[in-house]
Amino acid sequence: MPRSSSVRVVTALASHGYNAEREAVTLIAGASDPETAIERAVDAAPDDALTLTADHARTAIDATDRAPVFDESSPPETSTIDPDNPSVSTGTRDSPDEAETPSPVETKGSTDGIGAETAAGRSNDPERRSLAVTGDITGRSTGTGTYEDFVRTFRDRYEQLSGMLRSRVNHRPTDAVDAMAGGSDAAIVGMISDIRSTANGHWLVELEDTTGTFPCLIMKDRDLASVVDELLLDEVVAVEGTLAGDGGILFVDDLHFPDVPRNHRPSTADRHVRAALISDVHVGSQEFARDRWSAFADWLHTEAAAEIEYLLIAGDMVEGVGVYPNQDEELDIVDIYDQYERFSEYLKEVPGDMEVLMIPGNHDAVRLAEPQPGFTEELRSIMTAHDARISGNPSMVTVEGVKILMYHGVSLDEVIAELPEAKASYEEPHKPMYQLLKKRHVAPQYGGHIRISPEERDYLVMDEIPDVFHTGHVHKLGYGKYHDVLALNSGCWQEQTSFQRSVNIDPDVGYAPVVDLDTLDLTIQKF
Ligand code: D5M
Ligand code: FE
Ligand code: ZN
Repeated sequence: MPRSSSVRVVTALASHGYNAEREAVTLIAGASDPETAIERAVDAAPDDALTLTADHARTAIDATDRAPVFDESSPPETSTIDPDNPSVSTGTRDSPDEAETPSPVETKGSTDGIGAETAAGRSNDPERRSLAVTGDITGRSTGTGTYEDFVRTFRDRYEQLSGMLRSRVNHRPTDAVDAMAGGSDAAIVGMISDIRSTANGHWLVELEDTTGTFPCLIMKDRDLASVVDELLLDEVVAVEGTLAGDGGILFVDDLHFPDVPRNHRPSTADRHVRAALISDVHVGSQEFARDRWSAFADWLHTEAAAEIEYLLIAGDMVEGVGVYPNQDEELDIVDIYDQYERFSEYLKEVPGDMEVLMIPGNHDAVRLAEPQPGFTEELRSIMTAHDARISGNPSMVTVEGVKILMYHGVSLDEVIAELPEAKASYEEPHKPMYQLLKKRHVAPQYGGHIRISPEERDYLVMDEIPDVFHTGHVHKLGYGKYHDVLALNSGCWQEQTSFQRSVNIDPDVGYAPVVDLDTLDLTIQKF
């Protein structure tokens, strides 16, 4: 389906106040009269619905026509969590040609220093510390949800990502490829607007650029066919191949992702200093692991933790309200502001001479659409402890020369659902992170779990290569290196919820990953 028609449907629905499921958009865009289908779908959806579902779309289309539905490329895989697997995901070496997998030392938090006030002698010299944030949307959001805004975001995404690929292939715009003679060699850099299998089991990948779209065929019996598993809609790739005899289709020989260059070498700090990278505290939930949290905070006061001068928190400070159905049944604190008050109290347990930085997650009281701005003034006035730095989701945070990309991680659910288990699973949450690095975008596929706010720039593109990529959200601990970038998903401070029990998610609770900023070595501390 051409991008233009799906964007138009999304925009029209947004103007009626609806977010839409991808399938709903596909159905409506494929209807014989999309304009009427949009009006009917809006009528079919209840006024208080936030998301227009495929069912609403079907009801609308049934009323007009029965438009054919495009083949879905591959049905979303539901990842099942194997309860027999160890709960702590281990790092694996996924780029065998380089990159040492870090070998974290897992230790048990000692309770020796409880209450000791910075016995540790943490460096209190602020001159030695440095923490700077770039790529933060806070205060700069301009998106109003119009068609033009969406087009601009996608165009900027294409500009940024195609720029990373242009030097690698001798590409032509799709309209020029259209005019080329059959049998010629050709290359295209485009955004994936459709993936479907043909009657013969080959893969038809439609690429779109600013001049149009072009169908590209990946043959099922080629080695390259396995790459189709990794493709997501809306990501930007480059292909090279040969045009068919009639010039109407490109037979693909090679496919490139924007990727992290293999010669990428991370930057490190000039002195031995460490940072604790955590996420998903979920204060306000009955399952908030207060004892583990307090043990962690106490440990930070001990000599053993003296070199940890930074605490970075990648979203979900509190449990929030109304995030998931029936969530209220498991709330310990029902008022959102009271939750932040309590979170602030827990944060005060952390040594006051640590530098703290926080970004929001999907449970926090900021807009859900990504990029999410940092906490509002009202929430900042509650969370005053430590004079914490607040920035948006995602943010690139440079700590003593080390670039840490912090992103809460809602897209991980999407990548895990779309890709085969070997490439992305809840048990190994660093693997879907590798995919995001490869695609150089924190939330490649529009629709599904992710809400995206259209902005002048696509802030979700990884324009700079991080030295460390830090996410949370899936409540599993996992780490590994991808082309020398340390990918870390940091577990949580919330015991298993009844929803997680029902779907067999066994969260990794009370782990504090600590990165040595001078070496990027990782140590995992268990509480
Ligand atoms: O979500 C933690 C993880 O659990 C994340 O992978 C989503 C999933 N999750 C948790 N609760 C639900 C419900 N009710 N529906 C769907 N998926 C869910 P977090 O948002 O960080 O709590
Ligand atoms: Fe969470
Ligand atoms: Zn979350």
